[in-house]
Amino acid sequence: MRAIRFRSPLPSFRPPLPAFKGRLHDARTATVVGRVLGAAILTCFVTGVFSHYLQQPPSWAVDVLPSRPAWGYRVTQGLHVASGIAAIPLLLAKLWTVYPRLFEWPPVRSVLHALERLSIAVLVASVLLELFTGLLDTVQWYPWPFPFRQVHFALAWVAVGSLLLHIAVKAPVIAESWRRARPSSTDPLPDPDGPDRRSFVAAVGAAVGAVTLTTVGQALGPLKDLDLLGARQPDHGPQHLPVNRTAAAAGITASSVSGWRLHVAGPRPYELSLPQLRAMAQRTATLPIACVEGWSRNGHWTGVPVRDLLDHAGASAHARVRVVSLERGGNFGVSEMGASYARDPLTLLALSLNGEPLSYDHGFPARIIAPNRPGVLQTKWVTRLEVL
Ligand SMILES: Nc1nc2c(c(=O)[nH]1)N[C@H]1C(S)=C(S)[C@@H](COP(=O)(O)O)O[C@H]1N2
Ligand SMILES: [Mo]
Repeated sequence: MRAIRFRSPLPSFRPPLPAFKGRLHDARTATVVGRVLGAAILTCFVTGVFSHYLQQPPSWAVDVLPSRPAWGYRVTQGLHVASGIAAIPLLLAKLWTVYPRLFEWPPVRSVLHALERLSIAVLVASVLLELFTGLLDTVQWYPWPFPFRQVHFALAWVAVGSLLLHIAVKAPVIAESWRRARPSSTDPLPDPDGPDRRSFVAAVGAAVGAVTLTTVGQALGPLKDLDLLGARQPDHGPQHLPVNRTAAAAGITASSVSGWRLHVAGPRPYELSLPQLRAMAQRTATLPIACVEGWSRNGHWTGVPVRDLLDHAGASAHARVRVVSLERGGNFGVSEMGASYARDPLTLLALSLNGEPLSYDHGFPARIIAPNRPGVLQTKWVTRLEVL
């Protein structure tokens, strides 16, 4: 196909645009940074899609979502937030490397070139918006009129689609900059990475290291003392566990739980008081709360396996369950779980945490804790289980 060329009416005219020389703005620097940025974005994308489907599975998948490994969501969501944070300095470095392209003259050389520039505009805008909304979500700040999760999810496909297109379009340039970069013994080219490029790459690496080390401790226990910039300190909170929504914020008070009973609706419905629940066979499990916002922390939970409560109500082995909280009005007052979670022996209606009865903030009198489950579905202040 012959490209259609635009011809400037003034062929010799070039406005006084800045000119850029030097290899920090060349294709190889763009490729060096782009490779790591691409890996961060793809990691963020895959873990994010996983998180989305664990929270909102298509109906055919509800009963086959894996409830193991118990730490699975903790790892994937920790990676999601860590790779997203690392992508921020990488993206800034990449944009700085390529911004001279904004002053290209003529701005558009052909239809194909126009389309390519348009796709890059979409790529830059969607990745910027994606990282911005994600970062603000980690601090629970939503200064926009749209629902965060749906928009963040939809935009992720736009970002990754335009990234793959960008890589495909640039494949020859990428390959070329690596071919020239690898001097062979028979072809002793000068070292393409002078001290300028090496310092630049080292500085970007240091920035990525700094933002990662000061935030990853929110999910990675051994680094928790370095967690200076993370939204949560994993050992701050009642019973050595952070609280995402306090009882006060959820409108739960001592009077709303007085006379509390657990209602189990099913083929053989029944009710239990707290002492009756405590008298049932208890199980202790070490499971993390892994918040979608990136922090996570293990707790030792004790309570009654949900499957025992369901069996008692005459539920079938394939039954799904709806969990209803005393909390009214919030987004997290109701959750559902498929059979794989409901039958997992580690899925508990927990009554205590780290050896003490649950505090109000952690969901007193009873909450759900299940393995490999996003924190938002670990419903607190449970009052009702409905066999579906
Ligand atoms: N009823 C109810 N349950 C809830 C929430 C809520 O707002 N309301 N927040 C959820 C979220 S987002 C998380 S991360 C976990 C946090 O549990 P924790 O506060 O005990 O650490 O509880 C979940 N359970
Ligand atoms: Mo959460």
